[in-house]
Amino acid sequence: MFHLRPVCLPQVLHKVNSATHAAHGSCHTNFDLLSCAPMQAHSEVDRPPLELISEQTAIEKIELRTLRLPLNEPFETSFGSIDSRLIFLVSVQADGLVGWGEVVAAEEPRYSYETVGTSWHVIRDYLAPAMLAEPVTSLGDLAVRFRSIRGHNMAKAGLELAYTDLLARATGQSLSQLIGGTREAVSVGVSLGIQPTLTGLLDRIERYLSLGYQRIKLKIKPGWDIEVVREARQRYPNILLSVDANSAYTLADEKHLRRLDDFKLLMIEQPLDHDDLIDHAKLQSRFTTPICLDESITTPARARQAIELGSCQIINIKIGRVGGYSQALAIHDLCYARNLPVWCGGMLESGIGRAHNIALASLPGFSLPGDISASSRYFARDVIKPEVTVDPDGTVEVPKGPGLGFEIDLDYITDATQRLERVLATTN
Ligand code: OSB
Ligand code: MG
Repeated sequence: MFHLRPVCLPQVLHKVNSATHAAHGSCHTNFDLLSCAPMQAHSEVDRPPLELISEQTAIEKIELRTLRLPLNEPFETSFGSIDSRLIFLVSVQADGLVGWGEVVAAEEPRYSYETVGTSWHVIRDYLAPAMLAEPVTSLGDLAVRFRSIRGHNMAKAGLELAYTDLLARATGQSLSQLIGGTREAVSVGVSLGIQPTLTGLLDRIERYLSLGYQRIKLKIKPGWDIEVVREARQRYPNILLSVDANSAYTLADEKHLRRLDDFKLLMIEQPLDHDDLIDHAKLQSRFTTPICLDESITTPARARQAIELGSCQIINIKIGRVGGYSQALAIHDLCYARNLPVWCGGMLESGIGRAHNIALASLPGFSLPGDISASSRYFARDVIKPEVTVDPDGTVEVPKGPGLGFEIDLDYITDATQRLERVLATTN
């Protein structure tokens, strides 16, 4: 049975520098956007996320499944190219309700050491049994149970997302409401992979700008960086432009990277090693462009250390990379209190992971456009109805319906499922 406590919404409403006004050609430069943030630190977000309680949620069944969704076009980063996504969905069932989550791990251990294979193993053999062992009393309870399993954040996040969706549905709230979101629409950008030709890239920039996307992020690597950014900036002097290196450089490239300082980039994401904080701090101290960390921020403690060391000025929060809502909320609150802008990263998710990202991005500290693009930017057909769409002002509406706020296209999911496994609670 679900026994519910009233939910407190945050009383601190951050006046957002929502970037909405800074889309093409407006008076804002990229640097202005960052300095728009109020100078004094925010008071803490008045939200008790881990107290959002269903006193006894006895999960009866957990289902793991994978399905392959072809990408509309290949996506190339400094660590390789893919042309489809093996989507890993998890659902949890209790009292006739089902909550859905997504494990964002890729097939190969390149962005992260986790893969679909490792996360399947860790969920089936460790996390699901821990979740089923006794009724779950809160997100915090789940996080504590998962803490004894080291790492494997994407696996943990998949189950946390599913549980949070279940909780939201059970309490008749949207996910955004449940976690203390304050926005009705979130600002979005697009992440453009490395292209075979510069013309191909410029065409895509034009296309996404004309669709309203508020920020263009270019994937870079040695050999596809300075000249590409120069061309893009020359053609679009006022857009919010950023780059993401996915760890393709080292401190030895400092002089080379500093050439990027000429282009008024909103940020450079993860230039150095995937788990580094120290060298990023060194680079940031000699570099005007704000560094944003993605791969390096795996826990709230790492976020605090990065801020204290000066390793970055911006953090990309991905629910999967940090291990679920419990951790993502903690990082959000920490950055919000210290006035460090955050934005919601993406992992080429299906609509289920994307719906969770939309809810996360509705929190007050998410003051920069996220990598949350329309379903059609990735796939011919998504697993939710309606699909995610981007409005002409470059925002995605935050749904108000219960849970994810989108209908799960179960027929399509069932047809496309390649592998399915159920883990049941043992009834004594
Ligand atoms: O580094 O942000 C990244 C996709 C897969 C793995 C890592 C990253 C990305 C993206 C795509 O940049 C963001 C999206 O989902 O659109
Ligand atoms: Mg990144």
